[in-house]
Amino acid sequence: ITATLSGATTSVGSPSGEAGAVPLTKVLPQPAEVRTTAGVAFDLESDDAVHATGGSGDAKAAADFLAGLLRKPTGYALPVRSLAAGAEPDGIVMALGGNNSVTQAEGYQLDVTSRSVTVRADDRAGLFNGIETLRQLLPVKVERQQRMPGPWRIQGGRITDAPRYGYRGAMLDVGRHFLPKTDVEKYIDTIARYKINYLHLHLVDDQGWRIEIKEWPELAKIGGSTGTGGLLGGFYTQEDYRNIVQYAWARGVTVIPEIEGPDHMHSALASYAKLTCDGKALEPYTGWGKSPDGGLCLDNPTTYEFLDEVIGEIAALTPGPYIHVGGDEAAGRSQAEMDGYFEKVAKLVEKHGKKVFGWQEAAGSLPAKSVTEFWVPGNNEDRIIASAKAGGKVVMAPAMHTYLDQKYTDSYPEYPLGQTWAGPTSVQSSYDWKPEEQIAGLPATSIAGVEAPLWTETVFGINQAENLAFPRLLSIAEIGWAKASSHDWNTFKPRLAAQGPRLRESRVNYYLSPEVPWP
Ligand code: TNX
Repeated sequence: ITATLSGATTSVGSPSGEAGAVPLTKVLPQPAEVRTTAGVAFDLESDDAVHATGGSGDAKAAADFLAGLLRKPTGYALPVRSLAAGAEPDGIVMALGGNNSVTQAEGYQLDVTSRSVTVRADDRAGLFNGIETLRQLLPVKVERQQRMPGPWRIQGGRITDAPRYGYRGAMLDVGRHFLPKTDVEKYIDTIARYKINYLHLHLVDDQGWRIEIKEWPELAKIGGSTGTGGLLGGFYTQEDYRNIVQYAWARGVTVIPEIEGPDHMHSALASYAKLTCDGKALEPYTGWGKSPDGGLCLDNPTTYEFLDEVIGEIAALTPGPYIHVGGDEAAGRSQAEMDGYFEKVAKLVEKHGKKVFGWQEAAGSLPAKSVTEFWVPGNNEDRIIASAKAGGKVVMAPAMHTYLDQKYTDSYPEYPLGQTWAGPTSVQSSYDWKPEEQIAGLPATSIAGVEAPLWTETVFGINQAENLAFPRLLSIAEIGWAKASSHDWNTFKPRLAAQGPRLRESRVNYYLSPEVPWP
């Protein structure tokens, strides 16, 4: 980090200089390169516009998104205009493609002078990432949903940034307890701010089936009717799901739907008698642990018709590249059963035009180029390594650091929510781990990124979900994005603390952990 006076591109400067502006170093996740132009700041004013240039509509979409964020708190009109190539920028500019030094996927360059704020990127994701950085450089009051007085000052300088990993995920388990669409959207709002780019939706589990399937209507009707402990059932209509996918996409987040199997499928077996081995439907399951009866009947041909049609409908509703096919906790299944099941399921996923994602237990049973998700040490690691060497990728979600359903501390009542089997997981513990040190012998180049799952057996509603997820999900976002060389709890802590007031303004019910020096 260098403060460069010589970098000042103009002597005009903001009349009151940079006083009160957020330092460029206060961004989370930490950008790759930050250069501050001392004495220079940009003040957003009522007659400014947001300009879009380049690309086929994506620059305009990014400009619309940014203007939409800024209009309420500033009260400014902020019209979106297209900027002719080569025109002198004035105000805010979203520039896609060409003439920039950012070539890495999802990267961006942010330039702030006294006259303009310019986000340059080579892809749509880069523009959205630049916007989320810019948002954190504006005063906290930018998160208010009502008009606030200016100034809207941004520190002068340049940020050049790109992610360490292409996969930065958050998982929501809506199977154990249902979360309504608007709550999922609120969760998306928050994760997108920290450059999380995948939302893995765990749509199905023993206790609940949460997505309407037109060919199999009883899945939602019966399977969706209940939840863990008998509470919080519900399901998304296909229209709801489409809205969620669209809402996420508009914020730079890709949805990955998960259809579990061969276990954790009690809700399907309770919905259709023809899916079970003996032709009798199960009673719905509302227990807390894994259902002992939730395994699909692998010798029943109906099982594969069912999967074909379910995966077909989900694939048609999902523009993202992946379908997650589960595979976790299949204890008691032989390797031959796992191989046979996943060979068939993978063919179905591919037939419907998608790529396969699965939990680590499915590694080796899935096609070589699949993505597998690591969550527990010592399980199937040889096969994870072998498939990685054959071109597979691994997402790191080690339970003891990334499982957001684990308590922050086991001293009750200091922290009443959550489970303890993989924790407790303090904020520091959510940050203090390295993706490349999880599986000995795994080539670092096969790590696609990181994910923080939120399982919901113990979670009732968005307020509890947010309390468990935040601030720990910000640790995972930082690990997924920032350079490994910048990893340092002591410099991370104050940047994390600075997000507290922003989360509060956005009505996010984060946990006021005593480990973090909140302002
Ligand atoms: C293990 S992690 C599970 C989930 C539970 C979670 C509770 C994984 C792939 N399976 O089914 O919800 O523990 O913490």
